[in-house]
Amino acid sequence: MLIKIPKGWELPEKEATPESVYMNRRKFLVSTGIAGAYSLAFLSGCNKMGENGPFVKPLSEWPLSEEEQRVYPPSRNTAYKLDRPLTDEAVAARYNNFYEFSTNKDDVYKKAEKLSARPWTLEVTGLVEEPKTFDPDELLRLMPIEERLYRLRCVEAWAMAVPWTGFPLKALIDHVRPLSKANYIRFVSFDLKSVGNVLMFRAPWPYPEGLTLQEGLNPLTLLVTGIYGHPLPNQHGAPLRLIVPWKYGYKSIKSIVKIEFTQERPKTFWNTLTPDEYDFMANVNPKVPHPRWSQATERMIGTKKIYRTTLCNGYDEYVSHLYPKTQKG
Ligand SMILES: Nc1nc2c(c(=O)[nH]1)N[C@H]1C(S)=C(S)[C@@H](COP(=O)(O)O)O[C@H]1N2
Ligand SMILES: [Mo]
Repeated sequence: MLIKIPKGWELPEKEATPESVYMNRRKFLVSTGIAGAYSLAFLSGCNKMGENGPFVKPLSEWPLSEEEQRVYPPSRNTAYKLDRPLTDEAVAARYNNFYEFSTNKDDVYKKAEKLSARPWTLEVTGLVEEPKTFDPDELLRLMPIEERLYRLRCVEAWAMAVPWTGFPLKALIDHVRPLSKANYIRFVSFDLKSVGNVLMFRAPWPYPEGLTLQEGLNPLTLLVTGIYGHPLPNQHGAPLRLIVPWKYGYKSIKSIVKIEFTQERPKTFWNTLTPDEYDFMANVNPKVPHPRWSQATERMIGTKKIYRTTLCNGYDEYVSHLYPKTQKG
């Protein structure tokens, strides 16, 4: 059974990270011995690459495939507006949740260098008429790629505002044509063993997430291939991740290898570990506090500016029809 965090236990400081504190308490993740030597080598290389380091490369420094050359820089769909400044790229690139690599947000960008995002295959399977396996370039060729500015709200009460490049998941759903029995979509990340990380705890690895089919068909739901006008760096979930901007960040699963259409609601990572703290639905809601902290406000990473959190992260008008009973009033 999972050990419960004692009642009344509080975060030592505002920057503390509930998900990772939880993970550390359980002594969850161990990397191989190679990792330490690797990061030292990385750090010395870092100095030579300028103050931003290799984690913030402009488009001109990316080795682009032919399809990527066609797509980037992406054209922006201006229908999606922000109510606040964009988060600084270097800040977003060094503050990441990616538990396959680290429980510390500030070293994910280094540890995720181990992931090799190309070649990559995405299997789309389950209750569909045309199951199919794609490589990232095929998706860039077949899908309507655009850039959108979205807010992202983590359940830990930090937030960011970034330009994503990608396409509506609906375009892929239409391509494979779900059967009428399909009610849910299950997403799965890569296998940890493939990057040499070892697990010593029970968790539903590889990281799974899920949406209802209707949520997946919503025009806001994006499959993302890039950020800040270039392909995704590993720490943001290369080569392909989900972004569901009206839900807490843990739904926005990174580095997806499989998308499966199912009849039953799939098991998901955080909901399986701690169901009373992280629900399957995970719609952003300032009025429903997390058992250990308020969700009324959010802190922008970088500027530390505090904003009031809004229902469905400000995307209520696009999605409220999906939740007629729970979200009204
Ligand atoms: N595979 C995988 N996807 C994941 C996570 C993870 O640990 N593993 N963390 C989630 C959480 S909690 C958040 S807030 C976002 C963070 O995305 P970012 O690091 O690109 O900002 O990724 C989500 N996707
Ligand atoms: Mo998160």
